[in-house]
Amino acid sequence: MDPKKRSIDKAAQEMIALMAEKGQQNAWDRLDAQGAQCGFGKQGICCRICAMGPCRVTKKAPLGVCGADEDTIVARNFLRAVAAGVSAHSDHGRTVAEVFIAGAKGEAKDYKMKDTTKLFKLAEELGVKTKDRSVNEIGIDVGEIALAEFGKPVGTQLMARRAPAPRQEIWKKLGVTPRAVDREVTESLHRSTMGVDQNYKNILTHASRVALADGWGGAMLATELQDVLFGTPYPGTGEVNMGVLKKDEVNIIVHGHEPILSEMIAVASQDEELLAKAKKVGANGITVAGTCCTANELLMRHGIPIAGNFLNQELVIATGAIELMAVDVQCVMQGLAQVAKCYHTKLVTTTDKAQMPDVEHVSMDEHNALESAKGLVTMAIDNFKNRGDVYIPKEKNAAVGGFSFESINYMLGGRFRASFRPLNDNIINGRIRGIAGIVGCTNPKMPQDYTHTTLVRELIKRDVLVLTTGCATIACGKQGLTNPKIAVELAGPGLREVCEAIGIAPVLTCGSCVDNTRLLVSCSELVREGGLGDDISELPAAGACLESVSEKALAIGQYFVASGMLVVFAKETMPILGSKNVCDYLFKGIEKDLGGHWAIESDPVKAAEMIIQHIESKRDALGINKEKERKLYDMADRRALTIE
Ligand code: BF8
Ligand code: SF4
Repeated sequence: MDPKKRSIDKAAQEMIALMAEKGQQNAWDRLDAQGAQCGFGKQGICCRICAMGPCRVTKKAPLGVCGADEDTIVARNFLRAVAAGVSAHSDHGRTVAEVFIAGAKGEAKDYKMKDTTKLFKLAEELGVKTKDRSVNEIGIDVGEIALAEFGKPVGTQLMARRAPAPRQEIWKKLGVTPRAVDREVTESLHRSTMGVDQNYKNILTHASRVALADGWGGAMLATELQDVLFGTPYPGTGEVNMGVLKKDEVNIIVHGHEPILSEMIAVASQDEELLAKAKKVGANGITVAGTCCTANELLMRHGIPIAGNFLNQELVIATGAIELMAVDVQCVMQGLAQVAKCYHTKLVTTTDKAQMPDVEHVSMDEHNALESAKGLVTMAIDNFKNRGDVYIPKEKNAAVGGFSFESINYMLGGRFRASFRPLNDNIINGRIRGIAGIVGCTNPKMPQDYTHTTLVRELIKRDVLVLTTGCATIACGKQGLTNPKIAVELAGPGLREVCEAIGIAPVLTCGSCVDNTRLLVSCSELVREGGLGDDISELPAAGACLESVSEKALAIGQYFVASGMLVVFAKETMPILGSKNVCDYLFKGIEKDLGGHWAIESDPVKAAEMIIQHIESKRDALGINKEKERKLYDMADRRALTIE
């Protein structure tokens, strides 16, 4: 198979060719080996929920043994996938909350309340008293309230109060305001067991509720607490792609999702003693780089380089330059173990709930986190001498990361009048047509990074400001799209003017997949700032993920839909096509209930067109598309946008 058909990333193409030469397998090869994939599974019409099955819906046998039809089976499978995605993000959030409390109590001494401004804001929001109290006392209370959100017996998610009031009303009326995360996930599994919920619409309504428990609950708490612990991101430059690895240094890859470990490895890699030890074994230093969402977390906060996204994880090891890859949870391919065996790379699992056969497990001790991290860095240094041939592709690009809600607010309005007003004004006057969230994974069924970057190019060309997260943001980074110098040239005239005046790229790197909640908060703020309607569903905005892999992506898609947005996925990744009724509801009917809906489109150019039409129809409805004389920026406008 031609590497160019597998990825548009030149570094990936080189490594795919190199692995093929050496007879080593990666995800693309395993996809080929799978042959034609199961048509029932693709359409969501295979049920293996009980032992009377597995049942498949066919023309000849349209009902499962229990009598379930395709609508029930597809809706149940969809609900289970969304619930699994929610549980992944939310379990991450819960771990952060536990470490947060341990840090505030002084039981995990290496974790401190770093961003106290954000802590105080959160405290106020959660009703925690701050007067005459120490930072740690406040931290304990905030952490305990956050932890309770996962399993509290009564009440609804506190973060859901951040949504505009009309949105909260819509949820209340439909009965989908999310309760405790655990409860919504448990109820999802209960409803979808054999012989329980058999009304596809009722099942799909619960899919909205469980997804909202993620977006406005577990994942949002993960982001908020991580910002307090590790610092709220502000824009800074980093580098993206395999060219960030250094031939003459000890290279460590942190891979996975929770910054609990990777933050400490980053600190340990700066330790004087360990740097001296690295020198002793003949290395000129220690490079830490990330893959997947852990990479985004580190780039956002510290400018630590990114080696690649989901499909790069195996390729990175094949450079022969990686002394150690430390993984925690989520999106860690089991195939890594095989690739690592071909090289000197030590692959180490660090989370007790995520282990791999034949892979060394070093349990991360949060109470002694820096020591645990130093142990891993030492392991990497000791492994430097075992290196064989090394081939590191040159490819890398500068990327600006760090667009949190707070930093966007600051960039737009300045320190003394931080505000979304300039963004609202520029959407209203039409320089910016609208906003798109381009998020999610890289799937070997599509050429890696192609759909994300093509979609992004089309959108910015037509004056749509793009916010990116997850593997999509890494895809954009690799192609230079998050580098203002390159990307501004590709933007339409209106968007370009605004970007140049503010000093941002037209594509903003907003972080990892849990950080999609930053997009929800930003949408709420656009509404609150005024002039763009009363609810998120009125905004000229949409989301897309055309290379989706994980159940987490379905959870994210569903919470954006349930928050009032259009969400576009590729046909190949939407396992609902076996039920016309489920499709009709998720693609159309749900809009009446929740204001948002799903759409499918695999071609990124057509998806861009779909998003732009949606944005323009929202602008028409808001009445902001009336012909106005186009006004170029004058000095007064520019001054108004300059950061003080
Ligand atoms: O949580 S984008 S492949 S790495 S699931 Fe995974 Fe998808 Fe990448 Fe991050 Ni998100
Ligand atoms: Fe078959 Fe019904 Fe059992 Fe599913 S729940 S496996 S459709 S009998």
